Amino acid sequence: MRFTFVFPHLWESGVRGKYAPFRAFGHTPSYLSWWFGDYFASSARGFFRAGTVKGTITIGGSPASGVVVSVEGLPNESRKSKISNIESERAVIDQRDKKFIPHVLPVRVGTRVNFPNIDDVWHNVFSTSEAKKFDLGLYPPGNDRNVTFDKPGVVRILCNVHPHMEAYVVVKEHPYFALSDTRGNYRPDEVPVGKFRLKFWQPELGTKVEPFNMVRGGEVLSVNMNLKRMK
Ligand SMILES: [Cu+2]
Repeated sequence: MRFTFVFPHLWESGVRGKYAPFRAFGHTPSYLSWWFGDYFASSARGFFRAGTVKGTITIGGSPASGVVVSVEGLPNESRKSKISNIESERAVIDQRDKKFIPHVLPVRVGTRVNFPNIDDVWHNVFSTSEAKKFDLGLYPPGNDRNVTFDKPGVVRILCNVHPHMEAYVVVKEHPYFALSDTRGNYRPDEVPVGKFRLKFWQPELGTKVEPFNMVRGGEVLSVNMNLKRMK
């Protein structure tokens, strides 16, 4: 999955309202995110030699969606070498049917996450996690509030009205991460050449780490992963 970008000016002018039909599917139009994703990937290509890591994640043979896959062990310079041209990255977690959707959201440090209440009941959003402690208070249907995630780490999001509501914002210092889709497929943006680790994380499945070696630029590595449920 590509990170979802929205033009700030469109956002301010109410892109969420205007494009409500798209949002019924839970995402900004996918052609937009593909377009921008590829645009930034190609503009970054000149700065370092990079390849692709992709694969499929399963649990006991079934596709595992919502798994965060990130590249760990990157040197500082390659983290900095790819800086998005966009001023701020934005992402959304909906409150819908008394759930936070998506359940797991990976973002880069500095991302502002919007929490729209599109239910017909009031909700609250708070976290006591070390990487971001906050409480947005109670707010009614049709309203939304934001949080900017400024430190790396896993932030568990809860609602004090509905104890079963739970989401995880996974904040990364670099852009080399992806979320597996409904078919269990993942594909982060281009990965620098070198020996690094792929980290697979999901709240109910825990963490699994797999080393990989990107030998040359343009290489495509396939890393499939079968995860086991934690008891
Ligand atoms: Cu709630």
